[in-house]
Amino acid sequence: MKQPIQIAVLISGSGSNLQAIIDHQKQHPQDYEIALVISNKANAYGLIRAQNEHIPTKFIDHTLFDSRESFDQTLQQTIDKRQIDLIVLAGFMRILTPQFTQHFLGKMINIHPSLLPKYTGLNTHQRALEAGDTEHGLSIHFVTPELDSGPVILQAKVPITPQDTEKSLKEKVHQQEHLAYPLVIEWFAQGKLEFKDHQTWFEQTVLSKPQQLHDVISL
Ligand code: NHR
Ligand code: GAR
Repeated sequence: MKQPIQIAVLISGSGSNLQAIIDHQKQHPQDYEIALVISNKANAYGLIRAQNEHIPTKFIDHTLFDSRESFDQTLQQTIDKRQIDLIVLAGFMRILTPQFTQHFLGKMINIHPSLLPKYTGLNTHQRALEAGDTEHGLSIHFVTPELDSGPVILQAKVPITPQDTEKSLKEKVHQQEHLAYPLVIEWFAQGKLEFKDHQTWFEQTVLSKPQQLHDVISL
């Protein structure tokens, strides 16, 4: 029997994606275990979510470091003390150095609230609305040194209606995120997902385009 993989989840805020990952883990304990939750913000509500589930937490205050490099070194040491198979960025708001991303290349994923390559960076919902887009969504990708530009694994789309506000759009995307992220973690845990030659491989085949959430689950 295969052992569950060990994951570390990095957060900066509310941690609703972390909660979805925790809830899914309880249904699939044979696939993965959440070994550690790290936040760079002391008041991140996700820390409380983790503590409620007796998951070990660490708060690493980035403002106490004099460079991104030294913060990332401490982050790396904290993770390397444990046997971590996958790092999951779930609303983690610090750009990571090339050294850090190289160290965990192929073992770190991020969820980004846009249909990449559209809208890398911040304020994605507002930018999609201002552009008059008719659809928006999320992308889950392997993390590489270049921000929000690693190979995409899965996307989920949501329609934008004329009534949508930044808040309503964000909520729609969140709902899809909570379905999508646990699924991708499960794929990785089951050995279905690999990062090779700067591409995403799914079941031994290069993904020429991202998986679409609605093709892989029936809602
Ligand atoms: N690091 C690398 N190297 N590559 C990626 O793809 C990364 C990454 C770090 C975080 C998440 C990302 C997102 O999904 C992510 C992907 C923070 C910022 C940012 O500008 C941008 C993108 C993402 C996360 N952060 C500011 C900074 O100076 C701080 C902003 C704040 O604290 O509110 O680091 O969008
Ligand atoms: C999520 O919507 C995620 O896509 C986004 O932050 C939110 C975190 O929510 N990520 C980024 O914007 C990364 N720059 P959560 O804390 O409730 O999971």
